[in-house]
Amino acid sequence: MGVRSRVGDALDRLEPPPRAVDWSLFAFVVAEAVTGLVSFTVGVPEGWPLFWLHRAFGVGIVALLAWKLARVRRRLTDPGLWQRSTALSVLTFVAALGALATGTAWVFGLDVRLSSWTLLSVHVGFGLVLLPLVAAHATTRFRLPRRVDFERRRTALRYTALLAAGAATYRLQQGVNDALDTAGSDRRFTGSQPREGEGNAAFPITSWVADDPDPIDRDDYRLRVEGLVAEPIELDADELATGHETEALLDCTSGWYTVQEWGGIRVGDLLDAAGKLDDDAAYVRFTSVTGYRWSLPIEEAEDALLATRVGGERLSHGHGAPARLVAPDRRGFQWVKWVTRVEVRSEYDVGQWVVTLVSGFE
Ligand SMILES: Nc1nc2c(c(=O)[nH]1)N[C@H]1C(S)=C(S)[C@@H](COP(=O)(O)O)O[C@H]1N2
Ligand SMILES: [Mo]
Repeated sequence: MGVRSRVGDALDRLEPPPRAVDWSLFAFVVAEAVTGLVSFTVGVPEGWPLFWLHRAFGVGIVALLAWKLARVRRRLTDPGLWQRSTALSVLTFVAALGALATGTAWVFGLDVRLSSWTLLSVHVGFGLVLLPLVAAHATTRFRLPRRVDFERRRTALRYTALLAAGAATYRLQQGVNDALDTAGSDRRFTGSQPREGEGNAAFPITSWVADDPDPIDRDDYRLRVEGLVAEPIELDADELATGHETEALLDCTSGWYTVQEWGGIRVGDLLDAAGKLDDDAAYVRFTSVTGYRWSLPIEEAEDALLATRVGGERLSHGHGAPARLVAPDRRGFQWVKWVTRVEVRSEYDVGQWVVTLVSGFE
């Protein structure tokens, strides 16, 4: 028996009943959205399984989509069979194809950029469009899943095999990257690719759409340290340049990372200057002149840095001058730029999740 037919046989054996394929597609897309979005908050290597799951589900979707297309092909190619919902189906298919194609190309290290958009950002865009489309598509052809479609043992086996095949495919793909030495071979567990060099020019300036303040006049700049501290203080830019240095890796969710030597003041020293902390102190919130903000648990915050320098140079405006947060092990979006306020608080700040997305809009 040829290799082709053997792979074909294996796929046939894995193929779930039609209704199960439909529901699985829906479930896999939801799983992709969840693993994808949550992965954006992961900056430590222990989080690697999440990234593998995302890849395995992705390969799983390729298989499910192939089964589904084989089944519904005629409904799409025969105009006599078109219905009103066909347009939605096609749109959903195109979005799925877009997400899969950009995801795959990204994994292979392809690095096309539309201004500050990397291929990964386009992938996220397709994913966010796909989610409501799949939901709408599912409701137009809504059929409740039946018991027989998900007969337990077979189902568990099938899906385990499907995900394992997905992970294996990704592993194989890494081998291809290494062999061909593509840009995909040189990446972190997050999938991010390196930006080499030192200082401001070595890595991109990444801000959300509207978060684009005017340059801050260094002489007028003041940093306020307040909240649950004994003596709130204000410091100017020179007072922040204590000469403290630390090497830290900035990993942006648009798919790049850079290792830089950052200089400035340890947040722990900053807090010491503001006197004794209240007993309720639990978080430190860093707020930008634009309103963008993020909080860190107090112990983590003490070891973080408010940086005024990078790679031996004074921080440029685009990178957050006069001072930006350097939060090792956190993803880039948490490294607040243009920090003007440091606040010790007792509570976790849920609002930061929304504010970071909309800050800068009037
Ligand atoms: N105030 C503010 N801080 C911000 C951002 C922003 O849009 N506004 N973008 C974040 C994101 S998504 C990343 S990856 C890093 C990028 O830092 P850089 O522009 O110095 O490369 O800054 C973070 N800090
Ligand atoms: Mo980012």
